[in-house]
Amino acid sequence: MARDDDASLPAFDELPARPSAPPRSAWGLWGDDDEIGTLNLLTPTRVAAAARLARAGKVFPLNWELELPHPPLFGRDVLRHAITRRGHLVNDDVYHDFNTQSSSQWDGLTHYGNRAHHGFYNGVTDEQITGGPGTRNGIQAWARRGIAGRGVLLDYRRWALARGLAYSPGERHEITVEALEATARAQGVELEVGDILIVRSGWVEWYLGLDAEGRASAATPPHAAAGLAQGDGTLRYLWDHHVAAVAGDTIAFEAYPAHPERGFMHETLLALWGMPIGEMFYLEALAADCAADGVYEFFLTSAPLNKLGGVASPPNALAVK
Ligand code: UVW
Repeated sequence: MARDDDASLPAFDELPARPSAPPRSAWGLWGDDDEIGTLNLLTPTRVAAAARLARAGKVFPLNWELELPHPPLFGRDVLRHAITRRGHLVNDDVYHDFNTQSSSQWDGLTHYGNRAHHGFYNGVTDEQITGGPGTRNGIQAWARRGIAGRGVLLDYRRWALARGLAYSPGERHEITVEALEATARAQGVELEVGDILIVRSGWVEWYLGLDAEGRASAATPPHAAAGLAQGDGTLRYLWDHHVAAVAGDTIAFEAYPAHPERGFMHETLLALWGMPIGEMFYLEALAADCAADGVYEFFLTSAPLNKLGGVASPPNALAVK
């Protein structure tokens, strides 16, 4: 169900959308069987308006190399690629051990459930995630719809460095709502309903500066990285702006590890709201261009893998200015 009717969207403090649903959840807002969550905000009107942001014909692919980071974090598989010689001047190729979250990724709606409320988005249970026919909340639901809308980059890293705020993106560092708002003001951009919010923390740039030993160390637990501060302030900011999806260049979008008392926001964004979380997006070329021309909004498209029951996917995202 696509609605262009912003007035009907509950505010954060009015959640849950359905009285019998878990607190703060949007379960039922777009129908009890909905599997695309906040992507419902990408209405035809918004997509058409976003497409008009492609003015200069500049295209920025946001997938990082599939081989990076190497080694992958969180013990994920190293992709092995084999070219199969099928005959004279004819090849196929096969990807082995392809963990969709080893490199740039959308976290799909079966990646994290909400452990306090015992469910995935819209109350889907572990048992309903079969990966076969009838499987619920798989990445195919996003793939068959497609993701397109207005992307907005908040280049927190540039904003912070310009103000002498030194931090290592490879250590836990909280990006606060106040800092996001100040970054947006400094960039002269405002969030609109249905935006795809992209935050640059500097993690990919930091990672690319590491030698092999540093990369091995980054992949060795305990992991740590910059990201959005956990807590009600951030949740309210994201929900009340009614963003359709969030993404960034860091390993978990939110600061990692999660704050011990304020919890892990994946369990709210994915499981209670159905909001895609993008991680390890390659933002360097886009960010440099935005800094050069002062334009931080663009048309963003993404075509996740059309895999029945898939948990996650490379974003296959393009930002077009
Ligand atoms: C974490 O859960 C920390 O990250 P990801 O979303 O990649 O699994």
